[in-house]
Amino acid sequence: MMLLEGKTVLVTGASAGIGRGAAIGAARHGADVAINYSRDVAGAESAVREIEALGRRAVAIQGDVADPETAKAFVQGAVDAFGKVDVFVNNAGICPFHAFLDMPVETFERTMRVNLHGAYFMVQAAANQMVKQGHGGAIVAVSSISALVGGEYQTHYTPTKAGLHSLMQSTAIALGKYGIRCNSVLPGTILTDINKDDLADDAKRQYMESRVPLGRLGAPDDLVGPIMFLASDLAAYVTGASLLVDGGMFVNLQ
Ligand code: NAD
Ligand code: RM4
Repeated sequence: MMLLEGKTVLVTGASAGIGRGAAIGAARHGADVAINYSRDVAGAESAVREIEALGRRAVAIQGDVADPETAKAFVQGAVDAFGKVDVFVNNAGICPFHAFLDMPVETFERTMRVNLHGAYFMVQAAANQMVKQGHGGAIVAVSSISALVGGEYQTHYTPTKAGLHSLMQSTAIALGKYGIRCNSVLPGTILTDINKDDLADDAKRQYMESRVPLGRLGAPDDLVGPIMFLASDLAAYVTGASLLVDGGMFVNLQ
């Protein structure tokens, strides 16, 4: 079943990991896809080729999401290529694991700017385009289980993910009158580049695995179905909601 036939889908940070999975998943569901990437030219180009091999159109637009101008350029580039924006997936993010007491100011500020400020301006630019088009749309933010729980080495990161979750709740209200739905997915621990070093520690990795009732850490493809669902008309009456995609990790306290 094709969930996004004829739609234009935009995904930030889509050269690798969860974003890449979402971009290719959207193409499998019949969408043309615009991807934002920051530095990984080879990853972005190969994502474009994979989408084109599925018979869909793709464009890759470079830009650092921390810069508010990137948001306008990304949305405009997608409109130039495909004429419209139907779905916007805010995915780009960083998590440079670091202790709290000596957190460098630059690490804190960069994490805020990429994960939260970047999301704010991207969502705003996508929403303005959807309002201009006049036929609604769907916005999906890749927040995190970290919106709900803390992390010793993530004191700069978890507030950005809680912020993103909150942003979807507020924009759901602000944009409901335009038929634009805003939701978030809250992934648990998904094996990607963002946590490769952190999970290279066998003890930590085994501990994280042991917290998951389904018995394994996640893969980027585990997010595809939940993101497609929230982006599609199957979720026509779902807005301001969040969907944990964590193999049950969050509820596994005792
Ligand atoms: P990843 O490192 O593979 O992907 C992150 C993507 O964001 C990369 O493509 C990267 O190039 C891009 N990016 C980083 N900074 C950028 C910038 N300034 N401008 C544009 N793009 C930028 O890791 P991932 O796990 O796929 O992360 C994707 C999202 O999922 C992040 O927002 C992350 O917080 C979230 N998330 C990940 C996990 C997990 O366990 N992997 C869990 C919960 C949430
Ligand atoms: C997630 C969650 C994961 C961690 C990534 C980096 O939000 O906390 O466990 O590996 O971030």
